[in-house]
Amino acid sequence: MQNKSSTKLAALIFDVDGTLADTEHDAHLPAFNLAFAEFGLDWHWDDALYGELLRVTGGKERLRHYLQRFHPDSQFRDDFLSSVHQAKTRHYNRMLSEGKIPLRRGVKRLLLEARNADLRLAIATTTSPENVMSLLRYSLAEDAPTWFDVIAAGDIVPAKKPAPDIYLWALKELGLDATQCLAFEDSENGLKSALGAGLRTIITTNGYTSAQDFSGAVTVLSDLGEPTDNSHVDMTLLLNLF
Ligand code: XBP
Ligand code: MG
Repeated sequence: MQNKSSTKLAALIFDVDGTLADTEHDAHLPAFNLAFAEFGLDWHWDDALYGELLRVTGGKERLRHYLQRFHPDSQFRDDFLSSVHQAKTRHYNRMLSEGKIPLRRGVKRLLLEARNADLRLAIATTTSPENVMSLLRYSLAEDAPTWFDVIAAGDIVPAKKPAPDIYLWALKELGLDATQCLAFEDSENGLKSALGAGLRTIITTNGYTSAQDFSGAVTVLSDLGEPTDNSHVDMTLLLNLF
């Protein structure tokens, strides 16, 4: 761990996909494939391809990038891609509502500890507000959306991660300086975004991101851990960073 500062920690800002839960692998990817089948498209994204496509943040942007790269002669218009993406969002939200997408190890515990310590919570994500609400409600707690003072999501800013805009928007809404906050991310694009906003950032990697470059992160972990593990991230550790 590095980067001790003299300012008191006031808020934790969490990325969503890949950080709170393995939603990319467990839900976004299968939802994309279900949407393709629904529209009679013979596209199928496997895990390896999806890992590459994740370099492009945002589902609509990812879809457009896939077409340009793999079907450059296709004549699909933006409104068609929009319909496919809406179908994907529908499948995604249904999967979450079935309660089958668990949070990553240590996430719920750390959120509860942060609330007990009167830290403020926020979200900064590329995915849509609708998708965030589903994950919070169905995988965390029915009232979990109210745990977060700010939910910065989706198209609220024009430039998605790795641009810093979504974190800057969240900080403005929180009314806090970056030096008072800590970000949690899982990807290089997410880290760039948080660092660009001046935030210290803890990384928990996943299968898609473990080989990425996390230079500049406070620390890089496999997950937040639980007290029964060899090590885990808790409030004492976080407060000691500040
Ligand atoms: C990750 C993303 C998201 C999801 C898809 O966002 O790039 O776009 O893959 O969501 P983050 P949408 O890790 O910043 O949460 O299809 O709703 O865009
Ligand atoms: Mg992420």
